[in-house]
Amino acid sequence: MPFSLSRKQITIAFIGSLFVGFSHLISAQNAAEPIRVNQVGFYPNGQKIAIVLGEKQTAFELKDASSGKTVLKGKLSEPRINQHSGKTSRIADFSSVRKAGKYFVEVPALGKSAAFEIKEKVFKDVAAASLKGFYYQRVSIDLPEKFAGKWARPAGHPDDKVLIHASAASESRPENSVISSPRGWYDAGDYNKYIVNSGITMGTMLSLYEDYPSFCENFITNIPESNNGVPDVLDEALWNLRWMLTMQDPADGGVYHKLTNPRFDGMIMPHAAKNPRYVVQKGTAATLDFVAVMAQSARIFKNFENKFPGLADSCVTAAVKGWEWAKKNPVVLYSQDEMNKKFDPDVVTGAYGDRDAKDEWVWAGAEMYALTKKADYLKDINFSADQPMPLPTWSQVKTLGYYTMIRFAEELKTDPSLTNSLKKNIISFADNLLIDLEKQPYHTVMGKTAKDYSWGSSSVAANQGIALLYAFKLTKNPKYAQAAQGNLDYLLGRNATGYCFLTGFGSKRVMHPHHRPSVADGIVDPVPGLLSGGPNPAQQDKCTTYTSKFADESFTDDDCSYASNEIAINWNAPMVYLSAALEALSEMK
Ligand code: 9MR
Ligand code: 9MR
Repeated sequence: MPFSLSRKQITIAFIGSLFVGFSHLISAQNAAEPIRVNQVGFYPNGQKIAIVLGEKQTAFELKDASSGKTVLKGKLSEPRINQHSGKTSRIADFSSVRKAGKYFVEVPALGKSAAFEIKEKVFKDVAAASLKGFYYQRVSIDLPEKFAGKWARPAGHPDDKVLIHASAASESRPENSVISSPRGWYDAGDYNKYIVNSGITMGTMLSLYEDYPSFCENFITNIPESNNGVPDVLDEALWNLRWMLTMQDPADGGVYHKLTNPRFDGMIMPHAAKNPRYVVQKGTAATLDFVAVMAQSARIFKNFENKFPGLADSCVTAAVKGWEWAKKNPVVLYSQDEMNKKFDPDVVTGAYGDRDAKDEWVWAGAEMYALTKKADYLKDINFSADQPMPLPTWSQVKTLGYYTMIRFAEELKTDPSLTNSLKKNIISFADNLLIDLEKQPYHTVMGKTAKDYSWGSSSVAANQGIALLYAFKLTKNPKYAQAAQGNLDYLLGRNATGYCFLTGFGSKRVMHPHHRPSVADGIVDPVPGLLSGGPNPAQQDKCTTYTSKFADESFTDDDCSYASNEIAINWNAPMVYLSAALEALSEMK
């Protein structure tokens, strides 16, 4: 596809060469920024660390940002060598400073860090903005200024006339027949809706509610439903849940893999994108992810029966029907290439083609068991707790099943040997993350190996943080919570790129995410509260603006970069969880 200038790029170009020249100057300076720090801030009682790059300097100062006065003089740690780039860094630890205020770290020969705060509730805004990010992704609804501010926009994609793709045709729904499948969230920088990716996203958001219910009562994001007596995180999830319900074929209980255009839209606003949309082939991964989400939703929404009469029941019915379909179709895998060989039109949008449904069985089985208390649902489910626990991703959801089993172990009177093996597995996963933390160049568990820097690496950092918080809940050992906090520090700027990866935050911020509304809306600031994918050395987008190939630096804040700078709901959800859970835990102290 030829590269074309977006409205925003044209606007910026029109502001003139001075601005363009200036912005390049800034990024050149930033690239050399030698002191890296979480650009938002720290809890008074929390660990507080900055990273100083370079070999020579051995001392640092913490200064009050308004008076410029030195608050602390400290020694840097011994040098650490970065396993990805070979660069040298040292740690500046100023955890002893607890007084609320605004500060920066200075190494006189090198310069100053970004300014940051020390205060209670320091991640409140980060957590609320990340949840609000989902509101901006809503499909089929106007976003008025009252809730969306300068990012107000008309509704996109009514999705009330969606075609049945040839791959999804059935007796009652032949090819090209029409269904209504409105609402949901746009998956990412693109405008399609994918059940598999909705699965882990919803599971993560709903788990935040189940793990920290009282925090969620006051977790407010100014959405249209904010005053309806239901926590915003549930109202937001409901927007997607109602869409998901429409993706099940009522005739047999199977769930369509996705709702999509045949090809990706151009870089245009949602309401300007009018290409026909299809639901495609039913599959086992989509159906089981759907079952898990419906079961978890039923459990949660039955406590809101007066607000949403019948909703929990509908979820139960949908979950049971989906489970039955999956029983009859245990391994119908989605292969887009195979589908395109057989059916037209070809569909070339995101595949989310999971090649193994075993982990979806574990997650769905666990959620059905927790909903119904029927151990039957665990028959034939292999938790394989003797194997190393995998970090959750869209294609690997087994661990979400672990989290649920543990959350309800007492209530369900689950066989303690199973519960204990799952607990042990989570703790040993966390222990493995912590090995050699003291040698890491950014003092984070994120990035120990290059594998962490996969497409959407920011979600790796966030999901590691969540796993560490489960280990903390199980053991009460603060070392796990501290490492989880370290990964949030990573996401907010203490990393090898120097960027704060959440749009709208930080002094070195992501300004050009691969996000169609942010590119097309003519507003300089990107839509806020969206987590950039983060470093990915594979550089599949072939953008020419990358400045490094090192795994931890392979990032470019350029809207061409879908491989390092897209945003996605399954990355935002663990960001919401991690930042909100840390806030919840800090309030409990
Ligand atoms: O915009 C698309 C993005 O959402 C996807 O993650 C990415 C990979 O599937 O593809 C992007 O679309 C690009 C397409 O793959 C190739 N031509 C350019 C498209 C827009 O940059
Ligand atoms: O997150 C997905 C990543 O794991 C895959 O490697 C990549 C290529 O298939 O696709 C990513 O998901 C994209 C999806 O296919 C389409 N919407 C945008 C998603 C984020 O880039």
